[in-house]
Amino acid sequence: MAESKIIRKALGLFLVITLIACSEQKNKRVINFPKTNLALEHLIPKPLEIIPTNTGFALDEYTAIYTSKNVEGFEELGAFLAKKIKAKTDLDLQVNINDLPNTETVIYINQAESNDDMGREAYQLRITQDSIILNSSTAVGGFRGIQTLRQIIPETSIDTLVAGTKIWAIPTGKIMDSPQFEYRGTMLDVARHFFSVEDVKKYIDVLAYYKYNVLHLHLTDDQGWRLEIKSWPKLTEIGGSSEVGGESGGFYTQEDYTEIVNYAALHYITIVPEVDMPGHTNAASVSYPFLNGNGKKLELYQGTRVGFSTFDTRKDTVYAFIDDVVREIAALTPGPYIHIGGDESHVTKKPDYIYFVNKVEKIVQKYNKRMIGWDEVATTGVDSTSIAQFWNSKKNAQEAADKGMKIILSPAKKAYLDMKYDTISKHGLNWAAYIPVDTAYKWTPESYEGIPIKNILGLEAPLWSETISNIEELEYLAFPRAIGYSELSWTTQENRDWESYKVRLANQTPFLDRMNVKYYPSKLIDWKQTKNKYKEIEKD
Ligand code: TNX
Repeated sequence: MAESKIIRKALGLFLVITLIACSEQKNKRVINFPKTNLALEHLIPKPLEIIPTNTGFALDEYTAIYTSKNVEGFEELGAFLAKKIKAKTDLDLQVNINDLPNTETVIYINQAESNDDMGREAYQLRITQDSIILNSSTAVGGFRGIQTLRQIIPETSIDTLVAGTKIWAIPTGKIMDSPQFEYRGTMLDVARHFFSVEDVKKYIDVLAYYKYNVLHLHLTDDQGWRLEIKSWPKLTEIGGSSEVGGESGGFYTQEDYTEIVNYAALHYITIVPEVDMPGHTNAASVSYPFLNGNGKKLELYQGTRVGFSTFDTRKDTVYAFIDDVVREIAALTPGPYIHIGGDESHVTKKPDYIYFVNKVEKIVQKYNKRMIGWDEVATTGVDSTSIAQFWNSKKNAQEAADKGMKIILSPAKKAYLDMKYDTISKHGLNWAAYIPVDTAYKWTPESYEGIPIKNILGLEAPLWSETISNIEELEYLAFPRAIGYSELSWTTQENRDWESYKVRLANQTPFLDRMNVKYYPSKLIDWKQTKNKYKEIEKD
C-alpha cells in the first residue's frame, strides 16, 4: 500500500517535470506581457501569504489541465476548473489528455503531502511563466485553491502577436494559504419563505467561490415544515403548505434534499440541517396535534411573531417522533452536524426546556451526529462536544465557553444577513441593528465579547427570510455582506483591512454580474462599473 503510494507520487512528479519541460520547449511565442503582479486585487478572502514574481502565465487555447490520478476527487477538480475557465474566458481546456500534450502551458492539480501541517483545506499555488502547480494534500484543499485561481484569471484577455490568439495573463508568484477558522458558514431560512432547489444551488455557486464550507438550512419553524419525513407525512402535507404573508409554502422531498446535499458536496460545502424545537414548532404541531405543549388552538401561521409555540416536553411520544425525524435526517445527511434550534422557547418552562434539550441531544448522538443549538442550549446540562451558536446572549456564549463547548459566532448585531443595511433598505429587519457593509466587515471575531479563540469553531451569517420571498431579494440582503464574512472567517486579523477589502470588493462586479447576482450596490463601495443595471436601486 505504502509502496504503491510512493510509486504513484514518483510518477506524478515525473509527469509534472515532463510537462513543464515540454511546455518550456514549446513556448516559442513572443508575448508582450503587461507587467503583472500578485497584488491580487480580486482575491477574497485574502490568502495567508503571497509572494509575487511579476511576470505572467499565458492562459490560452494551448493550456492543458492535468491532475493527480487515482486520488479521490482530484480528477473531478480538473473538470470543475475547466468548466469555470470556460464560463469566464470561453476557452475549452482539455483535462488529463493522454497523448503527449500539444500544449504550451499547463495547470497541474497535484496531491502532495505538505511538510507543515496547515490543515485539510490548505493549498499552495506556484505560478511561473509556463506552469501553474496547485499543491494540496486533500481534494478539498485543491478545491479552495481553484477558487483562488479562478479569481486571479483576469476578466479581459490581451491580443498576442499571432493574429487571432488571445491570452489571459495570470500573475506569477507563490500563494500559501489555509483558513483561520474551520467552520465558515451561512444559514438560509427556508421556513419563513420557501426557496427552491435551483435557488439554493445558485446560492451555493456563489458561496463556494468565496471558500465557504457550510450551508445551514433552517428547515422548520412556526410558519412551515420544509423537509419530507417519510414516517410522518403530514409534516409537509399540512405543515409545508403555508409561509409568511399567506403565500403557498413548499417543501423539499427527500430526493430534492439529497440533490442539494450532493450539489453542496461537489462544492465542498457541508449542509447542516436544522429542526428548530421545542419552540418555533407551530407547523409541526398543526400537522400532528399531540406534539403541542402550549394548550392553545392550532392553526397554520403566516405572521412573523416568535416565541408562542412549544412541543409538549413531557410526553414519550414526542421523543419517539423526534427520534424518527432525526433518524431520517441523519440518514440523508453525510455531514457531522444536526442543528436542533432551541432558541426563543418563551412558553416552555425552564425545567422542561432543560429536560428537552438533554433528551434530544442524546437522540442526535445516537445517530452519530454532533448537536448544534442556538446559544440558549448552553444553559442546560449539554455535553461539551455539542456546539452553541452565539446569536444573542453574551452570557450564554460565555457559559458555553466555560463548559468547554465550541462556539459558532453569529452575533445578530454584526453577522445577521437579514438586518437592513440602513434606514432606506428595501428588505430586512432592524431589531438588532442596521448593518452597513463596513460594519459587517469591521469587527474582530478572534476576540469577540471575550470568548477565548480556542472555543471558536468559526463564523456563520444567518439569513432569516421574514422579509424576502425570492432569490433576488435573498441576494439583495446576502450580497455583498456575505463576501465580507468569508474574509472574516478565512483570513487572519493581521491580514484584514477595510481599505484593501473595499477595493477588492468593488472588483467583484464582473463575477457577480456574470452570475446574475443582484447584490445591493452600497454607496460605501466604489463599484467597478460594468453594466449600468442598478439605476433603479440607486434611485431609492
Ligand atoms: C431571531 S436568531 C430568531 C429568528 C428570527 C430572527 C430575525 C434566532 C435564533 N431566532 O427566529 O427569524 O431573529 O432576525
